[in-house]
Amino acid sequence: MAFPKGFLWGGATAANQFEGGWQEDGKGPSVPDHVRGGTVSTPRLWDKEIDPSVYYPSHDAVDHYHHYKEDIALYGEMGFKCYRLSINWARIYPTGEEAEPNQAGLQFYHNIFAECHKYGIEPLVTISHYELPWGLSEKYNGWTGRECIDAFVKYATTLFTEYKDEVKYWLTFNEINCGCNFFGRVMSLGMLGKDHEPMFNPNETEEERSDRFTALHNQFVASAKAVKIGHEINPDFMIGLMIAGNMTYPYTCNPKDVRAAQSAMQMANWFCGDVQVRGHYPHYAKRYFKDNNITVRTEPEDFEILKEGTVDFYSFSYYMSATATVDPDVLKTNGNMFSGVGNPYLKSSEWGWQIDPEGLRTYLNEVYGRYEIPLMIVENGLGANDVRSEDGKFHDDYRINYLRDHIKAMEEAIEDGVDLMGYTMWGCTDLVSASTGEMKKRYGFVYVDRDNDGNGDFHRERKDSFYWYKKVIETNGEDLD
Ligand code: BGP
Repeated sequence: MAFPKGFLWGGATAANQFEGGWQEDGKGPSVPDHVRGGTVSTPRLWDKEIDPSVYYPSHDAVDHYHHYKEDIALYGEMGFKCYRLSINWARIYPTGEEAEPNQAGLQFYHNIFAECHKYGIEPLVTISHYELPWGLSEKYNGWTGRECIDAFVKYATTLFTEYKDEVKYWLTFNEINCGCNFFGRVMSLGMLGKDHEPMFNPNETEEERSDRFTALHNQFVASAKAVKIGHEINPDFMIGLMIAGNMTYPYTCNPKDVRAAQSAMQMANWFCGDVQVRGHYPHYAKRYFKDNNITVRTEPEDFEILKEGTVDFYSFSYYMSATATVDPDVLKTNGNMFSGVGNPYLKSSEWGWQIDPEGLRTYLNEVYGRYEIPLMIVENGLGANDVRSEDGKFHDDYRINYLRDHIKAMEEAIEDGVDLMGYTMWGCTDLVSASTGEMKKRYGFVYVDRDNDGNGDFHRERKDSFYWYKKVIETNGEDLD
């Protein structure tokens, strides 16, 4: 039996992609509420003023706000041991700076946790999943402002205190390493450029780049402070980091390609983990900052804080891998936020993400060898355009195949000696895509009736993968057929 007893099987969602109810019960607007829908080829734009004639996917999302009982009951039916969700910061502090939290917002998550516990499901909470109250973004240019550190610490302290007997597992920031690249500016760091600009805008000035790394530094400090306070509030808390797992191979065995891959792994993947697990900036960061004219604005006390607030476990998302080369002629491929070079040995999803289960085993071994702390895969899955079959059902065997191959890779890694705590598949109920804003890019075991333009009645249906995953959990990963 590869999977240990108590392995945390489950699924994952994020508030702004799932809940809707964007103005309900005192919630304030957050950054994603200002971002329009897009497609794989049409970038998502953000608007300073919400335009009532425009469709913003987060406003209703898939209406989990009014379907949470039904959704969690379906997770209970599949036998989930764990459900990863994020708390919507602007439900708790509508502008980020109120003196007191919004009671109705706090109550909503009490209700969610009560439903989870009813089915024996352990909640895993992401404190900030691509989400900042709009008020903080506008006032301070997002995380560029150190004010966000205090706002986050206050918010996290409220959650730790309020839910200290309901939640044990926490993550501070989702895919914090997305801040290492321009595409993380709006989404991860809440930094806004010009009105109506694309959310992923590669045209960054040197000054903006320094701001971006300063913003990321502020998140490091905020996370470390929260970890320390969390442990004081409840020493049993397990508080982790969350990285977009970015496996990059050398395109060829040319030593220059090997170095290109190493360098890509360092800044795009390892950097944030090194800071949050080890408590200090890694050696290669200094050279990277120098070569790229980056000045990170810090305070002397920050470095002590980073040392004191290291995380208890390492969690990550894993969807794909990329390669790196110095050959300018080799084409670029689409990536999960991190673009890289195409790998001729791999096939891609409909959205151009290269499918690589073997890479998951490699990545698990690499990370575990580097840090030797427990690991958890908190996102993995296949975004696909599910089409209803003639018999009226969703036969998503392609999704089952994808998940089976990745679970086999996990099994191998556990046999290799990796300490893996759990697996929460991404988007267990269909939800809005983060990168494209589409509904068409579906991940779920559960189908939701909603399309890219906002049509649909939100009813839920079980896909074939629903029954398959139920069996996987029942047999603790033994039966993957
Ligand atoms: C991760 C994000 C999630 C999620 C997932 C799938 O990067 O943490 O929020 O959306 O990727 O990405 P997408 O929705 O763009 O297909």
